[in-house]
Amino acid sequence: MGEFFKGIGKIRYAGKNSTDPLTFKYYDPDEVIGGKTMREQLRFALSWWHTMGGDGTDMFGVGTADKSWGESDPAARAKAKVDAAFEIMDKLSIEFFCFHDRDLSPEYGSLAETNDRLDEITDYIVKKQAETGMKCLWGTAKCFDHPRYMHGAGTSPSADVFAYAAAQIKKAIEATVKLGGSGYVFWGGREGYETLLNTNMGLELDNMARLMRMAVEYGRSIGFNGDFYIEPKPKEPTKHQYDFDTATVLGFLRKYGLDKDFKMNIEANHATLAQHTFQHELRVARDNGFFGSIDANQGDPLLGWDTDQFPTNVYDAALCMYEVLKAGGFTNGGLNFDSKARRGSFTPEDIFHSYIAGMDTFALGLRIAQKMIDDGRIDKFVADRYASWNTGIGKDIIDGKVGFAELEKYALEKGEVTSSLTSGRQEMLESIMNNIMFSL
Ligand code: XLS
Ligand code: NI
Ligand code: NI
Repeated sequence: MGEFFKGIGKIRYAGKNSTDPLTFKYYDPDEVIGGKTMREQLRFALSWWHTMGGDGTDMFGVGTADKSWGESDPAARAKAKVDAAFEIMDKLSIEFFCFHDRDLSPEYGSLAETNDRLDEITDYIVKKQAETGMKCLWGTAKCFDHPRYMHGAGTSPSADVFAYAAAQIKKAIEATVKLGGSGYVFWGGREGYETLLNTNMGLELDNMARLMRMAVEYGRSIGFNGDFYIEPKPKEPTKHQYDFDTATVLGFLRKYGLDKDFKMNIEANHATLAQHTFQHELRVARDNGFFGSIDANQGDPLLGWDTDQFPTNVYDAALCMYEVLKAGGFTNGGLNFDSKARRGSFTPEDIFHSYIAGMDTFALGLRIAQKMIDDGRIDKFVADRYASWNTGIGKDIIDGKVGFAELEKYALEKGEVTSSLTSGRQEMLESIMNNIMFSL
């Protein structure tokens, strides 16, 4: 096994004054922030699909980056991908990876052969994991690219397709358990619809829940004790995806009694497609006890699709890490770079520049988020703004001591209440945020 990235050594932390592009300026893996090392707080993961397989192909042109890893035979390439992935992770100090079954090993003639070949690759990964200590953050099944899934997998009108998807997911969960993964993701690739004229939405959602229930039962039966995640996305590839956003998914999980086993995998670009901020999605998950993992990337405000860019927006990363810290940090989850270099960034070094950009952005985000908490001005402002709920009538409402009759009496006695309001001070808070960010 040769070296794929000759001339690129281990990327080291060189501090913010370094001008060497192949160094970390802000990510210092062993530095302690908020009681844990940055490595433990951030739990970075490589995405097997974008990094090892994505060659820049788009609907207007073929790939620009060579991701053949020197092999034309699919089985040899799958193995070479493992070597290259472990080299990238080692050189970037990334401890985790995430995969779809078909990113690791492609489909062959039959499901049985496909499964056998996947076993060979996962055997090889297990060996490499034992040598290096690299871990699997989560696995998933690619139940959206093959033509059989044109109308969905769990939500297909065909019961045969549902059965095929179940078989594929069973195997993907087994692979995840074998690789020691602490999560299993459902991203509803084609679980949605194009037109209600041909769709039985009620049955499709019931079936999706049936598939997830079976996944949980099977996963638990073979010793998977990590988290199942749903990754919300409002559209693309289907016009309307069922897992629209976190709030929609919460309603689904609760309706079908799946809320004990599932958490959210929040992707930044999916949040913006749903016309939410990244922080909004994280806050909804956190407030409901469903915060799990993150697909770190960013969209382009001028484009309306999932561009999956490497995240470089420090402001968003800071507000994200603020939510993560407030949620108590990651447990089974982490920051998976569901991100790809732009089509024009086609050289092998661009993989390293991209990850360094993303990792440094989240390292800055973590540093700023911890400063926001230590500084305390923003948290104090919010606490003070809601102080009327700590005593008097506010506390009585929360304690369930009063109802409409008592509140009417209170309001009649009190008279006009406009004077109880104070300014929201949005601009002052935004200015405080800038002050915290730029006084690092
Ligand atoms: C696509 C999704 C996908 C999931 C894994 O938009 O982000 O990459 O993360 O299936
Ligand atoms: Ni994703
Ligand atoms: Ni996505």
